Amino acid sequence: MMRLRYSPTSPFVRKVMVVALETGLAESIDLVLTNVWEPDTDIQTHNPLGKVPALITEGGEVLYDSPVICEYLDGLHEGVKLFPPTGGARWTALRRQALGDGMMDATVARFLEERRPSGERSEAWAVRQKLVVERALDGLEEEADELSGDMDTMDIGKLTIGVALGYLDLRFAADDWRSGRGRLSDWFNGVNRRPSMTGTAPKDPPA
Ligand SMILES: N[C@@H](CCC(=O)N[C@@H](CS)C(=O)NCC(=O)O)C(=O)O
Repeated sequence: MMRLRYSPTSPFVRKVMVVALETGLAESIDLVLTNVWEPDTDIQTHNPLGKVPALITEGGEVLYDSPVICEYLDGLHEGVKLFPPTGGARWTALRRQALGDGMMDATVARFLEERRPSGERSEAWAVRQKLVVERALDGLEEEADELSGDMDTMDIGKLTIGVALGYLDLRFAADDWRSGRGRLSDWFNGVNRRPSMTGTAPKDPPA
């Protein structure tokens, strides 16, 4: 068995679990619940960066971060690859993965910032993160026809974008990212119905 250091609300962990389900590997992974914010967490014994996800392979090697773990899992199955091996499709998928990961980084940063005690909170920093996500969403709306054109082919880029949009719904539903972005929201509805997405849907966490 592989082991995954995970937290229930991390979008990066969800991304790994989506890939595990898409590739038929979910049952080969034991989940190890990890709270990276606890003072006595031992996450650093597996990841010096102090973050989840981290994967311990069957051979005992430790892998992070989520792009590396996802590509590793994609090498373990015989089906259609989520990381296109070569050519333009590969670079588009990797760019979209980077975009989705960046949206999640910015959304996590904003969420944490807005939860700081008022004297420590930087409004400007939170606004900066929000703008990052809005620019990314506007770019994705432009790209939505290309995303939708090929609904049967899933890849790491599309899955990461789907998880990033799901995370916005979890943390900042009131911002209503769908407003004025009908094509992106239609595309998301399709992706969000995949068993890998419904099977990993985040539950509203305790505060
Ligand atoms: N680039 C990393 C990001 C992972 C990440 O930011 N994880 C968060 C949870 S959502 C975390 O563990 N944060 C702890 C910290 O920043 O100290 C990946 O793709 O796996």
